[in-house]
Order: sequence, then structure tokens, then C-alpha cells
Amino acid sequence: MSEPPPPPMTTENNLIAAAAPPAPPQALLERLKDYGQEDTFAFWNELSTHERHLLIKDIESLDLPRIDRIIRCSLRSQGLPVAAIEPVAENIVSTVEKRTIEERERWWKMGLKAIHGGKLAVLLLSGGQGTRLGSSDPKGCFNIGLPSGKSLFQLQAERIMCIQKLAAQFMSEGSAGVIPIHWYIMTSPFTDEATRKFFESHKYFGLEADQVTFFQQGTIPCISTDGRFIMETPYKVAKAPDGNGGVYIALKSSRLLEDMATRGIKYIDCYGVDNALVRVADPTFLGYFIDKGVAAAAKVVKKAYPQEKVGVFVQRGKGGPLDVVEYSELDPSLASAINQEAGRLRFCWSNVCLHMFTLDFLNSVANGLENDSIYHLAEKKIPSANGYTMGLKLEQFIFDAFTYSPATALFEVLREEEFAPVKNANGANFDTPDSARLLVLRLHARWVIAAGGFLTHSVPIYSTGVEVSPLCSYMGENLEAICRGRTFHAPCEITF
Ligand code: UD2
Repeated sequence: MSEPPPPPMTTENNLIAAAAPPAPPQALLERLKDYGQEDTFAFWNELSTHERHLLIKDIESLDLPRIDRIIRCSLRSQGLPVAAIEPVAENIVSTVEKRTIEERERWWKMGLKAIHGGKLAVLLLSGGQGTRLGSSDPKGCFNIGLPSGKSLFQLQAERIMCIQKLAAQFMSEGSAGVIPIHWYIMTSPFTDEATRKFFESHKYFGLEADQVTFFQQGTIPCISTDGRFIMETPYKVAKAPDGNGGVYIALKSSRLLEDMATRGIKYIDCYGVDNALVRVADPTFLGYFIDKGVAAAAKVVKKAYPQEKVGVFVQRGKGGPLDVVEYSELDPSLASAINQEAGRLRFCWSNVCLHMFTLDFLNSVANGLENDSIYHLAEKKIPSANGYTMGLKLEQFIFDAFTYSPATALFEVLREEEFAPVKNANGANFDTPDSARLLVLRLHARWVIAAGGFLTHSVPIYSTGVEVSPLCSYMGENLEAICRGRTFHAPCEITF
């Protein structure tokens, strides 16, 4: 049948022709086809001119060859056999019970000396989306309900200030000789603006603004199980932060490893924001790390129960490199396996996102990244054009780098002193703001009583109690003068 005659060339028809959707840019469409991602243009004909420009810009911002390599390698690695895992050799772990008071004091002093020498930087991982917490704010902004009402960021900033002061005093230079500890804070596009604003509005919690450096980690498209980009809107590819292991490429691309070298930094204390008891810039951990002369170290706690949502340290094959198997990837039978001789879980040394690295090690990891195309896959609800789609997030984990460490050490700490995760909204069974607050208040009550103070409440009641400001004490030290013989009534904060 012959084609109908073209419409008469009237003004109105010309306007309709001008608005008619031009075909997607051919070159871009061809590139997408090369990677099986041509569906990204599926909604093209329904898009306005402005939306089409947004879509083209969004796709042009993607490093398609790298993303395609990551998707293919990660999907292909699913289900492949992995090296058998063995429990960590006991000689790699410095346990609390074997640690002598002499060692603790020596490491504490070594750490303070290195800190005062400007050799330590703190690196905060704060790019995660607080989805499980039910808050749209960055997790560090979260107030866990302590008497002081302080956020996680403020608690961590004040612990840094306390250590700076202790280091100056140790070097008998007094508060005039405080050497600022540089604080690198990794955010993501989901947390960056709100984090910077929070720090500015709180005047950096008493820190110098120029001792804090914010930088962003990368994002990566969310995909369907067959590797295709999921569209968040008809003109935007759904993306998520590339995991806390994205820190290495983020440090490299923001040239902050050079910045650290310029500042004379040799050691980096790296931690997750969502731990209300985190001992930021811990001199004892730093002294231990320097004393052992290793490239990477982690604090570990004994796993509380098989299903606890913590990674576990393993060795890949007897005597093999150290690695961490995340809770989401550990076979339940291995999680529950018992070491009959020791009478505890076979895989008991838990990762609590408290790491220490040498700058040299960070440089070596950052320079070896192009070989690193296997990402962890996490099944998540992905915001998409029609609400949510079940899809996959691609993430690297910070502890993936442990396998490259020439020498690694594990430093056991007590969970009741250093691990109070804030992961889930109140009402959940574990790792909530309420459970974290109670851990903090129980620890501080013990500090006050040990320093000769008295409480007019049981420890703690009705989820409140007596809080000790980090400006007063880092781990319960120097409280005698304030507490001895005094009685404290909940709720209150002991501060200067
Ligand atoms: C983390 C650990 C887990 C255990 C648990 C204890 C990892 C990969 N897993 O599990 O082994 O220690 O914490 O509480 O570390 N983050 C970013 N960018 C991202 C994703 C996360 O900065 O793209 C940060 C996040 O803000 C937090 C930390 O990494 O400070 C860990 O958060 P997570 O939610 O990724 O890991 P989680 O809690 O499942």
C-alpha cells in the first residue's frame, strides 16, 4: 500500500515537526548498544526537550567501559568457588586478656607522641545512606538521645579535641601546644551537602575548620539481575554510592593521598560513623600499630552470636592472606560453626569497621585499583520510575583491601567499651539509637563510679543516665577531681 501524502507545510505543522522527538543521538545510542544498555533511551519519545538533555548529560557522565567491566566481572563472579576460609591464626590477634598494663601504657605513649608529631590523620566513612535508620539526614547528624543531645559527629569531633589536648599535655606543652589532627570525611552525593552544612552550622564543634577536609566517594549505577541499568526516572539512571571501599579511588581522584603526604601524615585511623562508642584517634591502637610495624590493622570484638550483622576475619587457606567475609555473604553453617576446643564460635573475630592503615599501604591500594573489578552485589529496593524495583547495588568494601596487605594485625577490644552500632530505627531488636545510648550510659556510669562518684539511679534507668563529655575524658581517665565524693542525678552530662 502506498505511503499517504505528506501533510501540507502549514505553520502549525512546522511547529509540530519542530517539537517532534528527534531520535536519540546515534553515536551515544551505539555506545550504549555496545554495552547492552540501549534501554536507557526507552522513554525517549515521552521526554521533553529539557529531560532529553538531562538524560544525555547523565549518560555522558558515566565511564561506560569501566562500569561495564565491573558489572560483567561482578555478575560472572557470582557462584564461582572461592578459596576455602579458615579461622584467623591466634598469633595474629592481640587479645585483651594477654595484653599487659605495661604494653597498654607503652602503646598509649607511643600513640600520643605520634599524634603530637602530626603523623596521624582520621578518616571517617560517612557516605552511606541511613536507609535502615529511617532518617534522611546523614547518620553522623543523628542524636541518639544522650542527656547532652550531642550528635554522632559532635561526639567524634570532641573525642578528637580531647586526644589533641592529651597529646599536648603528654608532650608537656600544655594546651598552647595543641597540634590539630586532620580529619578527612568521606561523604557521598547523598550526604555531602547536609554534612557540610551541619558542620558549618555547629562551627565544626570547636575544631578548626581547616583541619577538616570533606571529599566525595563515587557512585555506580544500580542494575537488574541481568546487568541492565535501572532508571530512577525516565531521564536518570539510578545510582548508589560505590560502597565504603570506594574510599580508595575517592582518595586517589581527590588527590588527598598527596595532601596527607604533604602534611607529614604516616598513619590513618579509619572508621565508620555509626558507632556511638568509637574511640577516634585512639593512641593505644596507634601505638600498637606502630609497634607491630604492619601496613593494616583492625580492631576486633568477639562475635556475640552467629547471626550478628558483622563481618568476620578469616584467612583464605591455611596461613593465607587475611580477609573479611561480610555477614551478608557468610554461609550460615560457617557462622554457627563451633571451635569445640576453645568453646566459642569458629569464626569469632568480628570486623567493627575500625581500621588503621599506613599511608604507603593506601597508596599501594589506590595504585592497584584498575585490577579491582569485582564488586559485592547487594539485592536492594531501588527507587525507580514506577516506585521501587528490586535490583542490585554494586559495592566495594573497605576491608577488601586487607588481602593486599603484606602484614596485618588484629587488636581485640571490648564491645562494651568501643562498639555501639547505630544501624536500625528504634523499635528494631538490635543496633538502634536506644541500644547505643544505653551502652554509652552504662560505660560512663562505670567510669563515674570508678572515679569515686555516686549515682542516685540504677545504671541506667528509663534509657537515661549520667553522660561524661568527651571533652572531660576519653576513656574514663582524669575523672577523680570531678567525681570523687560527688553524687550525680540522671539525666545529666558531666562536662567542664
Ligand atoms: C559494617 C561493616 C560490617 C560490620 C558492621 C558493624 C563494612 C562493609 N561492613 O556493616 O562488617 O563492621 O558495619 O556495624 O564495612 N559507608 C560509606 N559509603 C558507602 C557505604 C557505607 O561511607 O557507600 C560507610 C557508612 O556511612 C558507615 C560504614 O561505611 O560509616 C559502614 O556502613 P554500611 O552500612 O556500609 O555497613 P554495615 O553497617 O552493613
